[in-house]
Amino acid sequence: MKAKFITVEGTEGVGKTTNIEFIKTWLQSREIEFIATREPGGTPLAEEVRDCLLRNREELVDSTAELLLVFAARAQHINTLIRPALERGIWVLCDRFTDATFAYQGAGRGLDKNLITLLENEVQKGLHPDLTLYLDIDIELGLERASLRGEFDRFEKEQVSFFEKVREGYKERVAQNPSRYAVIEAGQALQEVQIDIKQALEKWFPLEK
Ligand code: T5A
Repeated sequence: MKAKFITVEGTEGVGKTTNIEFIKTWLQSREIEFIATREPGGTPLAEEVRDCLLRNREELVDSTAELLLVFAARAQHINTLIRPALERGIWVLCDRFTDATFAYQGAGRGLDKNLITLLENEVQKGLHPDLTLYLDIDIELGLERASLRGEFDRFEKEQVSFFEKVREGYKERVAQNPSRYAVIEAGQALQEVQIDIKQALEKWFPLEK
């Protein structure tokens, strides 16, 4: 089977990190060679950009600057890690990707979606996930879960109304291209969430006979 590109998306505290561990175990059980990575980040340079983006600071961050930093990190990540892995037959499992940009910078910050699409086309050159697991959760429940992990970063300090827009942005993406997404009800108990994730993985990537 050709190497696949799987992304995991959702608003704050939805359980991406927790469920990525579960997906890794599923990939291992299938003896699939893979790398697990994240955005923003995934390479030393892109991780430095992540730190710039997430760090709390006095200075107001301009939304266009934020968008360009996200895509600068993505260009480095795609060209030095993701594409070379896929070309070598290695699957890529990524915590967030461009859906997050449409949701956070597009729907959340209100930036022009045509500008995001322009950058997407230029940076990705046709690369898109084969499957995106979109974990959906009530915003307040997600923030409550995220708060258990400690101090909030620059994004997590946004208002609930910002995350409501981000959630709507994700739903809009799913509605535009439903065949790429598995929508997972992430407010359920972890065991139920993982049953749904396993079903989605088996549906998208059935065992070859
Ligand atoms: N960003 C990113 C942009 O603005 N634009 C972009 O293009 C990109 C790529 C990145 C930030 O960057 C922004 C968006 C983000 O704000 P991040 O670290 O990827 O940050 O995102 P976070 O949402 O902050 O990730 P978190 O680590 O906070 O949340 P997770 O990984 O979704 O949640 P997780 O697994 O740590 O779970 C949180 C807690 O809930 C528990 C876990 O045990 C944990 O304690 N939990 C559950 N509890 C009960 N029931 C369940 N079903 C549970 N699942 C998890």
